[in-house]
Amino acid sequence: MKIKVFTLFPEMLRPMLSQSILGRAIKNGLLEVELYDIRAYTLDKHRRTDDYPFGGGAGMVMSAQPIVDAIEANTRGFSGRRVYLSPRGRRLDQRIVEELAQEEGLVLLCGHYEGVDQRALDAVIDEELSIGDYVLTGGELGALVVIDAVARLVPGVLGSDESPEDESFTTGLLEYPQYTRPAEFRGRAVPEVLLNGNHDHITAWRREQSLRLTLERRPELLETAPLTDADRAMLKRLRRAEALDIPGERLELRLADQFPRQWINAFVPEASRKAARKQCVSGRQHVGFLWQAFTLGLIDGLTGDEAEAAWRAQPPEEALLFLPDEGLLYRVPGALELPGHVVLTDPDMTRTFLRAADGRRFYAAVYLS
Ligand code: 4GS
Repeated sequence: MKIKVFTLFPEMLRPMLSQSILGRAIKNGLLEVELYDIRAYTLDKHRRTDDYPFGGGAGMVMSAQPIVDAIEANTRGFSGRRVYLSPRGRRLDQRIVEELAQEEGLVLLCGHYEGVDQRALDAVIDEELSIGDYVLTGGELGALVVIDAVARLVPGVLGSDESPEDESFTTGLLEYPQYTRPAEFRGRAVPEVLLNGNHDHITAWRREQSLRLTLERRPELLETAPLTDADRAMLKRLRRAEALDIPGERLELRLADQFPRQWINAFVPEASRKAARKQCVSGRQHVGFLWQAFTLGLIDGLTGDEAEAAWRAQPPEEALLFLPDEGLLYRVPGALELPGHVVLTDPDMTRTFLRAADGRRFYAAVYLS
């Protein structure tokens, strides 16, 4: 990929192009970036490259002559889209970046001041692109953004361990959270699913996190993201959780990861104890990914009915309500009549566990119908 940049300030770009991944790509010849100083082409005797706007108004306008001459003199026989960076352009996104990466080369024109004489754009520019709805002092940062985003799609620019595949927008979804060592930082653990080496679980957990984040922050992306049936089922559950409209404060899910394992207890009715114990062991697989922090156990000597009766007789002031399927955590009044009824457990583990916030160690298994 060969990129020619036309600018009044080539020195603004050089540092970015000499470092890190871009620096390496250029050194290895995978990427060629040539910087052209527009001022070198002005025919003005004072070497001016801008002038007052016809019709009046604030600021200066870049003159057509140096731009057109600079681009014409250096792009003969060069095939590649010619782009002017401007807030007026089509807004850059990953789809456009992928398009640009298919080109043999690119010409990037950086404006400065109030803009560029329209006749220069008409003469030598194919397309205007904007890197976002805000105003910069010059197009150089825009050009660097284009170069950077395009370069990482050029084969070989990213090392084999820096795959472009998984990132936000390549999948059409926001990126899942990442962790590295140490496994615990300031009392906060890395989600256990990432530590135990089961790659199917890890893939599924990451997908779920991507869906959750996208639904929360950029729901409009879900309309165009390629989704599987499993994704749609997951989204349905996530949306259902929102619709439950639990009274109480929604806590950050990260808190769920902090629950010490020994907090976790559950009660189940006598009849389903055996089933529950079995499910709990395998529960990690299907219910999953949220079981990382929730190992289900039984309270010695209490039947489910007794534990439920105890809860009802003396509800704590506050409780944490965790919806494992939906992956949501709430602080709710302990006496809350929960949606659905307290039936403790059900065969396919669509349950919620309630912990007394006063430290009494039991959880109610609640079936949300
Ligand atoms: C952008 C932008 C930009 C506009 C350049 C005012 C100086 C400035 N370029 N995406 N004149 N946003 N350019 O703000 O590409």
